[in-house]
Amino acid sequence: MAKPILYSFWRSSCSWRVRIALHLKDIDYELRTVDIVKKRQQFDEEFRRINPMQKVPALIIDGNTLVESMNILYYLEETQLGTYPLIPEDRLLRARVREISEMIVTGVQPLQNIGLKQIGMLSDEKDFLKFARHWIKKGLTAVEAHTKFTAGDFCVGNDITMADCCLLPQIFNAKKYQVDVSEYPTLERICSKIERQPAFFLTHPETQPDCPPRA
Ligand SMILES: N[C@@H](CCC(=O)N[C@@H](CS)C(=O)NCC(=O)O)C(=O)O
Repeated sequence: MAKPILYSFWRSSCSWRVRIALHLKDIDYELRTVDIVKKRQQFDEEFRRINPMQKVPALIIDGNTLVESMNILYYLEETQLGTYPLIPEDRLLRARVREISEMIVTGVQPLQNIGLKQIGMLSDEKDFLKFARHWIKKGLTAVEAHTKFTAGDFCVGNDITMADCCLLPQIFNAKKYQVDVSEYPTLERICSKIERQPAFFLTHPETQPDCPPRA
């Protein structure tokens, strides 16, 4: 079986979700970096053929190209369940995992990354930051309220799940946008545990080969 190929950008939270899941499921892969900021390689014809949405991540696995990070996580879950389950068996807990994941992947990430600059709106950096921070704070406030009831060591109970694969990358983004994450004590506590797990720290954006050296 050929090694899966992951198209990723170091600080893309969606790419990081997939790197974490691949690590948790012990799947070795080849990394191909796509510079979505300076070189704008997501718009190259070659990459458009891989992902018509012109976004990372994309994963070539089992001879097929998969896009959309959550779709990739579900595929890995359905085909590699035995290695490390990302979703618990209990039906209500499964719903909780999906719920928290959704809050982040549809309620926060797309809004903070929305291409308003690309279409000439909110071109002022200050206005854009205000917009992004508003949605990050609103989303994290909801995730904080929810995890107060669902969390053990991690977002749902005491096992790492798909929700944790979404949470840490989102908190990384929140810090990039200078959101004070101490306003979310449950999330901070969970993240301090997640960060110590190899699948998370070994796939951290700053460990990636395309991460620029620190000034
Ligand atoms: N729903 C997609 C979102 C992917 C996404 O927004 N990727 C960002 C990086 S996190 C990207 O490639 N942005 C480049 C662009 O929008 O031009 C997923 O979960 O994979």
